[in-house]
Amino acid sequence: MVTPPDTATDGFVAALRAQARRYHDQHPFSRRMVAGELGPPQIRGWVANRFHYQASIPRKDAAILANCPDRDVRRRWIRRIHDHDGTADGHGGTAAGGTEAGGIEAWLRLGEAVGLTREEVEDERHVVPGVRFAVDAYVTFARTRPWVEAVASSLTELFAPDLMADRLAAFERHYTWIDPAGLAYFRARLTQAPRDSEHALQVVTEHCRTPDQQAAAVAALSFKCDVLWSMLDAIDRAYPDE
Ligand code: AHQ
Repeated sequence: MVTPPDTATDGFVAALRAQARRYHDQHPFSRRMVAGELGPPQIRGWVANRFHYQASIPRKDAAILANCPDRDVRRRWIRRIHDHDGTADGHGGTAAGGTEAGGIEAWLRLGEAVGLTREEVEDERHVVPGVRFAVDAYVTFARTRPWVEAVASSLTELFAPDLMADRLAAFERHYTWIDPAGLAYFRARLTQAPRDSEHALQVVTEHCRTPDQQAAAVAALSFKCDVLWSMLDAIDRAYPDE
């Protein structure tokens, strides 16, 4: 028997995907980055500030695990922590950068590739208040909202692969002063983001069945778009064109 179209779910997924128009690939800072118009100080400022986001992702995901009662969801969600933190024994996880060192380590290597020291990235001396507040709002959202809403907020990753590809091409073409080895992080996201968003979309469509639940999931994704947008607002203001 042919499964009848689930129009409610199709409309729900369409509403989630419509948030793409608010994704930070549309932000002026992101557009100037992809166009090759940013100078080294702006690239370095962006890498140093985004470290706070990258370093916060595992704690965001751990908050979702802590709130999630579903073992099957947790078994897959925990991979995100290994992707970012790496694995202590250096085995298992397909951590960013193709190594078990994890995405946070890969981001520190990106920092070195753009001319920052590991120390000044890790101690977050360059992180501006607007970035800190936006990232911390995301972690607090994951800690305090129903776990399915926190899962829905990660669905910005539906829109990430195209941006990662554009960014990689831009870095390789326009920012040749950056050691290409430092771009391993973005290459890893090309496969991790679609894998993650496919799981998150499956979870959200299975658990959000009522109009109120679906509206809350769309609102969570809209909130996350604001988190990413606010980060670039703060970075753009802190590192203006020279
Ligand atoms: O590097 C990124 C990353 O590890 C994650 C985790 C995920 C989440 O759980 O919210 N979102 C995300 C994103 C990463 N990179 C951003 C970028 O533009 O480099 C994109 C961002 C996202 O789309 O949410």
